Amino acid sequence: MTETRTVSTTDFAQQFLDHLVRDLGVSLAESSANDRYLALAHTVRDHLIARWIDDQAAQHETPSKTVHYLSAEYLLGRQLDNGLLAADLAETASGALDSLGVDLDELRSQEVEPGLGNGGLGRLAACFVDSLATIGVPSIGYGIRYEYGIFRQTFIEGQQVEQPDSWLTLGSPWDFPRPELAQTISFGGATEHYDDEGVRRSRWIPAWNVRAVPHDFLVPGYRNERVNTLRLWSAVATQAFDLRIFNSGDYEEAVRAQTYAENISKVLYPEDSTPQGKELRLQQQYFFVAASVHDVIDRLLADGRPLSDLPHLAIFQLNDTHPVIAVPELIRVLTDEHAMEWDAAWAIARRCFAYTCHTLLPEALEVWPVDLLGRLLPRHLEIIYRINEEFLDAVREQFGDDELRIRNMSIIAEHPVRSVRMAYLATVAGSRVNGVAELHSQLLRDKVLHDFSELFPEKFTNVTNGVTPRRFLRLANPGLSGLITEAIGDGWVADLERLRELEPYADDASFRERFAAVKAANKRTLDAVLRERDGVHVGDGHLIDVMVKRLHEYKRQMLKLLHVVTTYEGVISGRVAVSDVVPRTALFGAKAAPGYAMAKRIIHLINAVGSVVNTDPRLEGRLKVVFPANYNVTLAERVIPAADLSEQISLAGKEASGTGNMKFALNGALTIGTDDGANVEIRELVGDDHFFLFGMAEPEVAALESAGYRPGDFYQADAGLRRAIDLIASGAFSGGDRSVFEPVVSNLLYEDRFMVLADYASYIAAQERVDAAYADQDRWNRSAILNVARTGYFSSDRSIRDYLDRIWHAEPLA
Ligand code: 26V
Repeated sequence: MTETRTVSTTDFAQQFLDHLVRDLGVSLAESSANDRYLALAHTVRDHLIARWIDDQAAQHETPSKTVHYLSAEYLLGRQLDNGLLAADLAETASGALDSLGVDLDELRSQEVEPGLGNGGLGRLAACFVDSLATIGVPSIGYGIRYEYGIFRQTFIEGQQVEQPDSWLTLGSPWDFPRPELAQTISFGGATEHYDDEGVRRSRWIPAWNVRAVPHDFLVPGYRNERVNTLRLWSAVATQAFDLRIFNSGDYEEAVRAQTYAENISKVLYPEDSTPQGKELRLQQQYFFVAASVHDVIDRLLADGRPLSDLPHLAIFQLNDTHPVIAVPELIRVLTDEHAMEWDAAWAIARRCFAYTCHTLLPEALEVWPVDLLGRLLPRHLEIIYRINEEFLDAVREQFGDDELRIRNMSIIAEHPVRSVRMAYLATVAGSRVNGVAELHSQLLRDKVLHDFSELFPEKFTNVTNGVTPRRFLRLANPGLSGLITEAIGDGWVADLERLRELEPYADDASFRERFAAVKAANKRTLDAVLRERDGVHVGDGHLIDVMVKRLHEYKRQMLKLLHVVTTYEGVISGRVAVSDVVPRTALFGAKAAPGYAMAKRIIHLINAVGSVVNTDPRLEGRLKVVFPANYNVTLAERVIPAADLSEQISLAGKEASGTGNMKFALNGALTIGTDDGANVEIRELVGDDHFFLFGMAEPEVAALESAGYRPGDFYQADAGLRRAIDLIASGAFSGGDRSVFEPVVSNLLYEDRFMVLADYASYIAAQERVDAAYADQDRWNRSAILNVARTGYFSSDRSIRDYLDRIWHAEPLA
């Protein structure tokens, strides 16, 4: 590896000025903040490019197994600070800009974060590419360069309104378009079967196509001189397509066709739980995986390697089912385009793919109607049918003619409409199937994919999620990072288990004091950010109680809100003295899928409760609800370091893992949580004394479900719960109008799919334990420090090492 590169402050300042003049065409005096941001980004980028070129050359020289991470989403967050940290340029840049009288913070705030993901799944992909680069694994992340990422959320009268996220309009300094590496991607048409000297072969005669142009984003490893690639594809209309129509004289039709093709990478679908079966979404999926598979095969062939080498040189990790159409695509390329026999092609495919499942909710499992799939990708449908036939033969061989089992396991579902079950296809084709936390993987084996785990027990494994310590501790929490580094050195940034060395400091009173001072400073910073951003503020000296994640009923934001309403009702009814209320700010951040009506009503209700509670003088400012709009990665980086309490309160058995839970623990928040997802592992590591557990465990949930859950019984039995729900129903938060939140109340009383009412009493009791614990600040801080010291396991570096050992069987480049 090349030696570490260095640059002086003066040289850096000069490089910055050069970029300002050459790229933006302005002098420093005349530049806008955005000009200066772009010039700085280009300067930082230059330093990464040299590393990138060396790294690509090294990877080419020593061909080894390369990891291809296929993900429809990457929720990257801002790039500037990450680049500065990785290349160790933060001090140089800040010194250089100081010398020019330029404010670095102002430039930082210019960057519009690339929000090319919905939530946990997309953010995990972003953490994983960071860790792959930091560990030095030869790898490429493949995805889509959406022109519009996740919508910008605003509130109008407390209700969510979505606005387009035009993140590209002020320039995109981090991306390198590579038009020379474009691929042509086809759709529609029909298949033909023909005789090729005695061998029956198939070919696809598509109806239309589109160009996939790659844009490369640099993924710098942390101070290791490595830079990997994130290759995101953008759709561009093909010339041939336009010309044909132009020549026919129909100008308008030609423009329409162009728009149609370019729509493919226009916008990220903002649904993250209920697949809508939209044709454009299938187009997006096929578009990016076909381009990626071709990209890999082109490189292999250009290096003069035979296609049979593929399993030694490439593994494709399927991030949920969104990229699964890559399986029939690879088989199609091998058989139809390279004349490989079916058995050989299938044997290669089976070794090249592995599948990560990220959900347990049956409605989130993707299925594609055969009609639609056959219309868009006729040859792929034939291949899927053949995979299914052979698979069902194997099932019969193992289990006999058990018709029910065969129907249950078929990749093709017959009801309600004939459809392809993408999770089953991924499970049959993948060499490995993993869940994202111990409990989740267990439930996949025992429930969701039970029949498959009986047939292929060796395929099933677990890789517990992780988060990158660079972004979520080192960058987001400079105060705590400094404190940790002072105590144990800075080795923890790339080796997070070393946080264990902090344990003894939990018993050091002066360390606890400094820890408390950092937390207090982080709260002040958050307060300043929220004042400026949203015109709201968190209570002075309050316990900061945070629930930030997508709005979904299974995550149970309603449960948190019922606790707020219970506290409020206690005071206004006179049953609780306001002086007995432990001062708290309940901070929510959540986007609802635009079509998810109940989620939107819950957002409205949170805001409505906030405006009543925050202005009622009887509360004396001891209870606040703060709900900044448009929670995103940038805001997360401010909120998480300031939190005292992390709300991880999903119904047990529903949250696959959670990753926010890990970020909070690492930043010294205590968790109030159910036995769900990775909470289970967090609690095991930090210890019961430093975690507020409540609620039913998964087997109890299952038992209550099969006994017949009746939420009304819980309402009747608990006076506190009754008062809270009655207060909402009375119109107290809707100006006396009972109708506004009636659907929320009805849903809780009559349906309550996620058993909010059943866990209410236990949750309130746990919150009382929180209040009591918080009263002893010294003890609380000790617990918080132990949370930091004991959660180093949740580094995404560890997750990636687990993938390398258990799934990819690949190694870092020396
Ligand atoms: C699902 C779907 C369904 C089809 C429509 C579009 C769409 C888009 C995204 C998704 C993914 C939902 C699954 C998801 O985000 N799972 C989350 O994954 C996190 C990382 O593993 C995990 O921590 C969360 O518990 C899990 O909810």
